[in-house]
Amino acid sequence: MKNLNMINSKKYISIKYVIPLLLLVISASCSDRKINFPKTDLSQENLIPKPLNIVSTNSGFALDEFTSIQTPADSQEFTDIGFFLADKINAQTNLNIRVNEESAKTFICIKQSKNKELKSPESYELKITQDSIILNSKTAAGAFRGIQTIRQIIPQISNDTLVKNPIWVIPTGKITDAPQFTYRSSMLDVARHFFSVDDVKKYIDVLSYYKYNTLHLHLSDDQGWRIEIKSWPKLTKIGAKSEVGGESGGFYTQEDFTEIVKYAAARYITIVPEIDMPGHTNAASFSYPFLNGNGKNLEYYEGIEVGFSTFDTRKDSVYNFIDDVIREISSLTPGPYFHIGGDESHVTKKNDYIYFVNRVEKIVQKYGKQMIGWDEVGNADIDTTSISQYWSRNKKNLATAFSKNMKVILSPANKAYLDLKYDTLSKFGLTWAGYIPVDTGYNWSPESYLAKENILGIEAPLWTETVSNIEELEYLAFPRAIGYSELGWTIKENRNWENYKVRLANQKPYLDRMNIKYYPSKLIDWK
Ligand code: TNX
Repeated sequence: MKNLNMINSKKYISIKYVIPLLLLVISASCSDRKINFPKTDLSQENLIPKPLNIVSTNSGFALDEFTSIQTPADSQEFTDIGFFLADKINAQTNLNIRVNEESAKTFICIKQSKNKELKSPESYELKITQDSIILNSKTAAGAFRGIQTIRQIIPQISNDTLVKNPIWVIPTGKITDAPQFTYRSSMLDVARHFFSVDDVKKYIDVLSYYKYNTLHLHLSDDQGWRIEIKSWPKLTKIGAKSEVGGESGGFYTQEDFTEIVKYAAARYITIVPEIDMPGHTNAASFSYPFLNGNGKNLEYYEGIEVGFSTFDTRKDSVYNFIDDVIREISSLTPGPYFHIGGDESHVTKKNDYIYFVNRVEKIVQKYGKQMIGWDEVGNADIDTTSISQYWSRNKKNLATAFSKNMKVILSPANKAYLDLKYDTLSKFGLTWAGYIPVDTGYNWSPESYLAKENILGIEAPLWTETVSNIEELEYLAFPRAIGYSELGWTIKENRNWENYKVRLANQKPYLDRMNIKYYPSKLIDWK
């Protein structure tokens, strides 16, 4: 890495920075043209999620055509992150920032640091002076979170009106940051309605900008089976052909799924696959009728009722099938988790349900994964390494998970469900657990449900009974998913609705640039 002290960039910056400012001030007095004065208070930036600690030094770093990104020569991962940042900056600013360009005059340095203060794997520190931006992190994941902060503090427009070489002034200071929870997730239900690989990638792009680290894919339900299983081809030949409302369905080939996993991994997002069972299994049983345990004849299901299907939990052949499914999906998924669903098995007898979850948990472990299940799974004789996802608002299930020393992912339906309507005017969404306006979605504390050490994190699920294309999906997800990023990352003391809603209003340029069809809630004074 180039020694920054060798470069006399301070002198260079001060001239380059002061001259255009002076010119702007002069021209401001001569005309009523709107002048874009640089903001120099780092603590007033519209960062979401809000960082742990920000100290402003009230000056400016000039990002311009003479800036380069430097990365450690010995790390491909850090270097890839440098290129990722360069691409994003160039797309926004039209600059041609390069990586590891020795002849540049100012630098954004991404460094791997052994600093003990960087405690958690995703923590990072950002030091911005007039001469340089230095991003320190222990891991590549931390560096990736840190570059999202850099992206968010680049102003929308440059201070350039009168000079040839535009500059984007970034406020100076220091940010020290770390997430409060290790699991910060959203879920997409691609079973009720299918969403393409490109739709999923677009969703991942936005999640990663707000420092999410997990995307849970609900890959099977009564209405459809969405992932190719080579040893059981009828799952997709038959089970993938339906969806809610009788539309065409669809599925991911194993290559498609691998493409999603890789795309997410490049953004330090883990994919959690879910095969929901023993209930929510009509599509699987319709494909292979020996799986069926509800004693009824099967057909495609395109409605939105729940709780009528079940696997036959007492047949060994059912577990051979499940073994193949978990083996194939686990081999495509590098992440540590496999989600077995386990919710709303209303027609499975209690003993059968417990027997089923006990047996499937062992299969998940055999393939080296940690099991996650919706909160009902806590009623089985579950291992403390398995994880309960709290959704049902049945506090007994939360207490059971706690008594079994399981870690919990919080998704309380009346607070964190992205598929519930915002209000009575909402075009899409359900209402079974009430409405979730943007402020209700933000104004709750995961920490009030359980002791912090028992919480793995939070997840905002997006069930898709009422939405069938990406625009409709975005209407439900945004802006609420942005608020959940802050609940997962930012400590309680740093969260505040009045302050958040201003920062959220300022996300409009980013959302517009990404062509996100968000719900323009009246609670927010969109900028
Ligand atoms: C409950 S949440 C379900 C889903 C529905 C959702 C609709 C959960 C584990 N099960 O099957 O899609 O409500 O909001």
